[in-house]
Amino acid sequence: FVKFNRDDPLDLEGLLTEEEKLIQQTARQYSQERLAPRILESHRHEKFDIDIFEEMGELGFLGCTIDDYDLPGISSAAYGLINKELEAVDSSYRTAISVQSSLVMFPIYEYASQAVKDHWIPKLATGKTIGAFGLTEPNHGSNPGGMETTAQDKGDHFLLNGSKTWISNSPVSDVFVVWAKDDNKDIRGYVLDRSMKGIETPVIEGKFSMRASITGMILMDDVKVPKENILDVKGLKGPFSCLNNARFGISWGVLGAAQDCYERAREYTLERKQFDRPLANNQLIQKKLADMVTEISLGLHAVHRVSQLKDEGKLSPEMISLVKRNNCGKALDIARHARDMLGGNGIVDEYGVIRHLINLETVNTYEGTHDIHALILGRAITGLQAFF
Ligand code: TGC
Ligand code: FAD
Repeated sequence: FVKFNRDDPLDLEGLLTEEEKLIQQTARQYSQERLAPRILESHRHEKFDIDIFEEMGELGFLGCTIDDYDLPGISSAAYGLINKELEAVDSSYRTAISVQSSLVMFPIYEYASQAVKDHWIPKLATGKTIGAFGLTEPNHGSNPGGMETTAQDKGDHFLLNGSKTWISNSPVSDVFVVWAKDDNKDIRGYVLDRSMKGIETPVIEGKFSMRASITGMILMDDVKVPKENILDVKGLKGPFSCLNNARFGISWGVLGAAQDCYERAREYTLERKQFDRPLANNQLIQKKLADMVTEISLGLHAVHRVSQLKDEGKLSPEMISLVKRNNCGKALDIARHARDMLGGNGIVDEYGVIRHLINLETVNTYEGTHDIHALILGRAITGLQAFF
């Protein structure tokens, strides 16, 4: 037998390539040395640190699965590991890479005209240019198919009107991938940029979750968009193809947050004494730690398998729903237990756990809520659609 490794019980590392291990190491070093020291202040004072985009750009993280424009074209597992290391510090930092890479660079690379791609992809890769993805509207969150934003064909341009809300990065973005209904009621994607007249991006204030990430609206009032800025995809499969990638990254990322909660709970309960012995000496505490390690390991192996299938072109969207839903739910449970195990200190931001917990409430909601993913799976299992 080999010695049990409590930090990697089912030997995920043994499944990684040398390149994936190196990428994980780079992401861990950056996260722990550069991001971790900033997060307390950023979270406490709702300070969005725009510099992180350029830093991530320098490290080659942005759009890193694209194998073009001098981007590295790394494996899905390697992209997942970057997400995990970033989210071990804070979900806000993983949100930054998710939106830029999966929701902005991916649709532009996949569906935009050559000229639009050539203009935006290299800039977005450096992080000097920031992007946002506008799907959700005030009246249409879980059901984006009901969207009210319109794109009228005016001959030599489109005219966009409508409002998007809960849009990560919108107040600081230079470019926006926005989904709207055309004159035939078909959902199409459009690339807008900050310089176009009629765009406003107010900040959503008062968030108790994801405080180191900036979130806002995209308000469009007769925005003139050149014809060449339309994306070459029709229907909801356009935005959903982007969501597949972001949901996939989230499935890895949340396990980073869970792992950090577990490690903090383990350390704390080994040190803290009550009734003259370490908390960790109690059966109830050990059961909670055993549950955490079990769920993190199972979640990691599940998403690693999904990564392989993704790279082999054998993926179904329901596989992503399964890991997005389960890993978010388990990470949230782990954060709640860890919070409890730290007692009163568990509610103090310096101990980290409460911050992960409140962030994970968002992650469990955005990119399809826990229950919406249950309904996607339920439809695949029964053949019956329960949304409406
Ligand atoms: P439905 O009838 O299921 O599908 C319509 C068309 O889309 C196709 N499709 C997909 N294509 C690719 N990937 C997928 N995952 C797909 N799912 C569906 C489908 O084949 C069909 O194509 P066609 O050619 O037949 O027209 O559509 P529905 O309206 O019934 O869908 C219902 C539901 C609940 C599944 C869907 O609307 C849903 O997923 N709702 C959740 C909304 C959501 O996730 N929003 C996310 C907004 S972005 C965000 O939160 C960013 S957070 C920041 C970060 O990521 O870090
Ligand atoms: P609703 O759809 O109103 O759902 C409320 C509740 O009802 C949920 O529990 C849901 O599960 C439940 N529910 C809904 N329909 C059903 C049903 N048929 N049966 C049973 N239960 C149901 N969106 C973007 O487009 N771009 C972004 O960058 C982005 N970033 C975000 C950042 C943050 C911090 C947050 C909080 C959200 C972000 N979102 C973004 C929006 C996010 O995707 C939506 O919040 C999410 O899809 C849920 O929509 P909603 O908030 O309108 O909730």
